Amino acid sequence: MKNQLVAEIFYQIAALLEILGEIPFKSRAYRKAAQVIETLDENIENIAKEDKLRSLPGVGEGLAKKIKEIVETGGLEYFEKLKKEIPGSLATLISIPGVGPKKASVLYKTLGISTVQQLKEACEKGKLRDLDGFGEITERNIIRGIKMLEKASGRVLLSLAYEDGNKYLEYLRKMGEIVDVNLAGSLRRMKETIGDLDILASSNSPDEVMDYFVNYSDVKNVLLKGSTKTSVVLDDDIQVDLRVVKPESYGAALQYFTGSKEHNVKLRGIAIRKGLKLSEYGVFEKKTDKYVVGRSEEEVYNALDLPLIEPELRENRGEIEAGRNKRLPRLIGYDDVKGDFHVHSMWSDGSDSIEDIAFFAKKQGFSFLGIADHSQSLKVAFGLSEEKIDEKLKEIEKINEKLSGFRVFSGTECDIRADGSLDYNDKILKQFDIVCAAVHSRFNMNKEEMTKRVLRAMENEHVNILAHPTCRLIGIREPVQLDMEMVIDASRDTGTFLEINAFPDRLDLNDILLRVAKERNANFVIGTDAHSIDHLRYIRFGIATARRGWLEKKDVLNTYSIKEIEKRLHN
Ligand code: DGT
Ligand code: CA
Ligand code: CA
Repeated sequence: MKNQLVAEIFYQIAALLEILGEIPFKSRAYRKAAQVIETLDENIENIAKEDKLRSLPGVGEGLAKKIKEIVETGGLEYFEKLKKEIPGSLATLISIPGVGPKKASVLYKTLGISTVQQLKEACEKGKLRDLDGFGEITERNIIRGIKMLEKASGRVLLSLAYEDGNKYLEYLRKMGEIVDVNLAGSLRRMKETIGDLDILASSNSPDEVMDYFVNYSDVKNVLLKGSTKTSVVLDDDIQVDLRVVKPESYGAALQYFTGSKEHNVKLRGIAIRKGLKLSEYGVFEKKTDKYVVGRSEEEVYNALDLPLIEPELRENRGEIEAGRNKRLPRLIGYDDVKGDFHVHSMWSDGSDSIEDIAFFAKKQGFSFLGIADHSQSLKVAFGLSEEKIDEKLKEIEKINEKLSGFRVFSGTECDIRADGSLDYNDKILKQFDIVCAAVHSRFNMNKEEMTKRVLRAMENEHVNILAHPTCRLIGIREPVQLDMEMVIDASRDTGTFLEINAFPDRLDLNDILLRVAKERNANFVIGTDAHSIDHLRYIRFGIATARRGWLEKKDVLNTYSIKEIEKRLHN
């Protein structure tokens, strides 16, 4: 049967036509015909022989002739001609995650890009973000797509693993034979990137659980299947390991497979010194091998004279000693945050109106929102010109009148110029409730210059927040050269809040810097950097990062009441 061949050629023609920018209905016609032929039960050769091709939906005279040619010769001259019009490498561009035919076409026509290497260079120079239908986020996604293609075994961002993991959990929770199930590994610790996904379940019928596990709809292939461990790969190429243990070992196994390895090694040492043995099956007496505990994690920690240590802290960075001395922080909770300080609206490069965002935020239980659109000189992000600010402020005022028990703070994400001055003058800055300042250009300045630049901005009395302080993009851009100790001390001394930017590829400040900053009494806020309503959910990754940085509720401005926030902003 040549049905698949015909469909394949038609699909490719559709993609090529799109790249060439042909009138859209033309490529659509090919794609539609391809779909019809692909799902046909009948042999296309027979239909051609009986001269009945035109009875197929979407097949007119032109397409019928082409189908006939493919059926008879195995190829199509028109297809060969099209391919010659387009550089062959352009077809590989389409295989990069984040680049479809439409984007490939724009890239080819406007920047002359036809190879992956050219695309990479253009991304690095920031040339894509100004193109129609592109933007900084698209650019980042494309860079990541290229990197994924380059080394297929990379780590993925926490947000992606988190979504996959929770969807999988939901599926597993429906299974009757599973007693308990939870995420484990680096995902449970909410690390910024994840190697593979670990899930732990307890059951007395492990084989049935494994059958159910591999039957999940997003499983692409099964790497290994046993009755204690099974590994699969999902459609998006993320690996998932499931371990199944008996209920009496569930706590010990959850502890073991949550890690980190370094944390576990230290715990095992403690167990040995107490004449105990710690494994994924439980805590045992060393001499007699007698089972002591293992049903819950708390029991396991308690058996080692420790309180339960939160997963986000388990990195062997002093948490075990702190636990022993009863000095563990009471971490900020995922429900403690009452709002978001860094949201973009349609006034700059966001895709939703302030009103829509505010209503949504209120509905999800927030009590405030800081709208921080880009400032004027950031043209790529449609920065807001001075003349339009009044209009925006009035709009916010109206929304605040409409929404009771909710506050929209007017704000800006004001660009810090190379010399440390700000993109709006003081008179304008004064009009906003909140000013975030941020570096968006000249990332390669030396440490001395960059530190001077950032400190000058922090010293401006109108600046409340330093947004994404290090400007790193995970897997894409290294942090800028910045004397972080000086920045942290400036936060303490000027009252400028350091942002924990929750956008999944930023997480900036990161856990390690947060820990240092907390010890030096800096001030913190969480902002999602949302560019759409959908991004508001990223707040969770900001909270997770705060928790990994040992921050408590009282350390983070987002946990306070509106009144208290106003007071602290103007202190
Ligand atoms: P990843 O996947 O690279 O993001 O990091 P993890 O922490 O999820 O590491 P993974 O998937 O290799 O193993 C999951 C957990 O299993 C790990 O956090 C701790 C535990 N584990 C794995 N190998 C060992 C080991 O050799 N010794 C100990 N004590 N624990 C281990
Ligand atoms: Ca893992
Ligand atoms: Ca694993």
